[in-house]
Amino acid sequence: APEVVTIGETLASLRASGDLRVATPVSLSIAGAESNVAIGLARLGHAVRWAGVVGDDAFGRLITRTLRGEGVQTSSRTIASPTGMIVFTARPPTAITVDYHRRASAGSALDLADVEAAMADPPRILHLTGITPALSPSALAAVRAAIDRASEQGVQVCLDVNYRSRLWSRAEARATIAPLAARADLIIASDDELGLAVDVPSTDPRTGIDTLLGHATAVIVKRGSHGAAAYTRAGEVQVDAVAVSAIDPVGAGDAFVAGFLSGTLDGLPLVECMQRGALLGAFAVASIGDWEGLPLRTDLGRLDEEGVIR
Ligand code: ADP
Ligand code: KDG
Repeated sequence: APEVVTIGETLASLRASGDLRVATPVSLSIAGAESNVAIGLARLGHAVRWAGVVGDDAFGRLITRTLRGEGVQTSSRTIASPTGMIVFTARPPTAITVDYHRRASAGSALDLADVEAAMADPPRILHLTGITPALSPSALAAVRAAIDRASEQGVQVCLDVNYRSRLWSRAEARATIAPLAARADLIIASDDELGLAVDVPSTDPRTGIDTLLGHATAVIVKRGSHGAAAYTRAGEVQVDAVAVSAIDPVGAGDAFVAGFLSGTLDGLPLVECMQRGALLGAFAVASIGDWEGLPLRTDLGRLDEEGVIR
């Protein structure tokens, strides 16, 4: 059985080096918060399964082949709808704009049957994000069913809020995500997403954290180059970011989650889970692409300040 199962939409990603309106070199890869986490875990040697739906097209095959090539077990269904796309356009030095082409995509057809297949062998951890429930009514139902299944099976649920303003408003996101977060064991958010994980947002972030700790074992707040903090009933653990020259911020949060979950699976103390999360975040920002620069286990101690693996 896999140690971690994650369910979501993986997209073909196009990274433009300049202005697309006048044509510019573009590089093709795959992206998706859940599959980024899966690749990060697989590179560290963990058994991980990604479940999702892909189109019967070249991009769908690229997704399946890439994930399998990275050692991720796939439980993918192929349908006639097109595989969705995400387009990243660089706005130097590090600002990046994102466009989606994912309405009615194959990935958004995720449904209950995909969850049953994904959870057939119960993992230790189920990882979900607040992106999937925004994709379609059936994808939302799938996320809810996955949490139901996990609680029947005694599987820990990790939820990364991952608010995407291109998909829905903050009010819509809160109405859907807060009830999901209320059933998660581990909640991960950036500073500005914490208010989406609780029904009644408060100006004091501590109130939201305390509410979540009523049921969750930990709440993790990611703070970009300021590092991250973990809150538990026993107290708080802060870690600094790992100093590195950052060239592409996309994927840092997913890398952090992969590192954190890897530490958890290895039975490390909380502070070391956080340090592994921060280290993977540094690998992610030091390289172009969502997941391409993520380390193998033997690379973990080898990142220098220029972002090179020595
Ligand atoms: P997200 O991508 O979800 O917005 P963050 O930007 O907070 O997430 O990044 C997640 C983690 O990655 C941070 O907590 C930090 O440890 C690491 N990280 C992010 N940006 C940098 C950076 N510029 N330098 C080093 N580490 C970084
Ligand atoms: O977390 C990085 C993601 O933004 C990217 O991989 C695409 O999952 C994605 C999304 O829906 O934004």
